[in-house]
Amino acid sequence: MKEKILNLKEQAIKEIRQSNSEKDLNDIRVKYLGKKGELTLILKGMGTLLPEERPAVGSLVNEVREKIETELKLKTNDFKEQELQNKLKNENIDITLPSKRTKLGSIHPITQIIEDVKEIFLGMGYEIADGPEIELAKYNFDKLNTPEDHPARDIQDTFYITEDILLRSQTSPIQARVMETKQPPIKIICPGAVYRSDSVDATHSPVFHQVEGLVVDKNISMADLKGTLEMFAKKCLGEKTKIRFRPHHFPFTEPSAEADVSCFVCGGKGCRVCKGEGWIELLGCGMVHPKVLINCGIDPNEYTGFAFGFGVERIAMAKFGIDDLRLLYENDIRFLKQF
Ligand code: 2NL
Repeated sequence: MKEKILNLKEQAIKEIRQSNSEKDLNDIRVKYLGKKGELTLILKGMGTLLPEERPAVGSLVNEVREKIETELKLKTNDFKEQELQNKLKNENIDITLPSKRTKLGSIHPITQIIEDVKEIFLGMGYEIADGPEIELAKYNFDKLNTPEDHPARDIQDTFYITEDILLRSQTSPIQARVMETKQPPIKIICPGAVYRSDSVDATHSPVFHQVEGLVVDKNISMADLKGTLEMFAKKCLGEKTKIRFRPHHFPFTEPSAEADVSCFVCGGKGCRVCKGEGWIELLGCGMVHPKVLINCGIDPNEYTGFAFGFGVERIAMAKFGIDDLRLLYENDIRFLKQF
């Protein structure tokens, strides 16, 4: 009996060592250790042995069972290790393959105009100033000489958060804040988003962008305003650009004007972009109203200033020949990649 058990052990070990797969190992486990396995049958047949033989045979069977289980485990680990090595060998990465092309975006036309404008004014010694988009009515209107009953202050036109807090409808409040904290000389431009309660159409949007400029110093005159804006128009739209000023009215400037530039598409002959006029409206401007200077803590007897403001979208549309404002906000890459 003892010999038979030892033979089974040798045979099982041999089969395990020669096996080729985890499935083979499972078959071997069933063959020797399963419910009807060879070793199990020996245990079941113990009844036929002499009582004094039983303990020795029993312990030998257990010993052999443990040995077979250890061998099975070792061989299973071998297979697992081999599988891992195969995977590592077959799934290696070919670093010489060309990479997938990442799609590069382009600078949005509105950003392009703002960057161009900043560059031009930085070249003329201006600083760039920033401020909150959620503003106090005090800075957006009161300090800018826009009285309570002015139509721009109507809830139909401006987004109010409370009676005193609103979404800025122009970037001038930035300038009012700068004047309040700093004595002249002041030479700044203020680009940024502004908000007005307009319905969306081809030329209106409740959010758009403005650049305003402000110069305050001793002896600043209308001549400085005209020279500066002429220089800007030429640098922004081409050296051949001509500029003309028409009287206008703004509450925060006196006198006030609107400036037109000769059409940079047809040169003034009249075309689709200038609608046959030969001129395109560029911006609003004027000499800073003395009341505005006083409201912001600057003495109008000592200092004067000029200011101007324009809508970035209007310039972008004219410059790039875009006929519908909404295209600028849809973020359709077929549109955006043209600029
Ligand atoms: C327009 C006209 C303008 C200003 C903005 C300004 C700012 C201060 C004082 C005086 Cl702090 N003026 N800004 C002046 C004239 C015109 O904008 O048509 N904007 C779209």
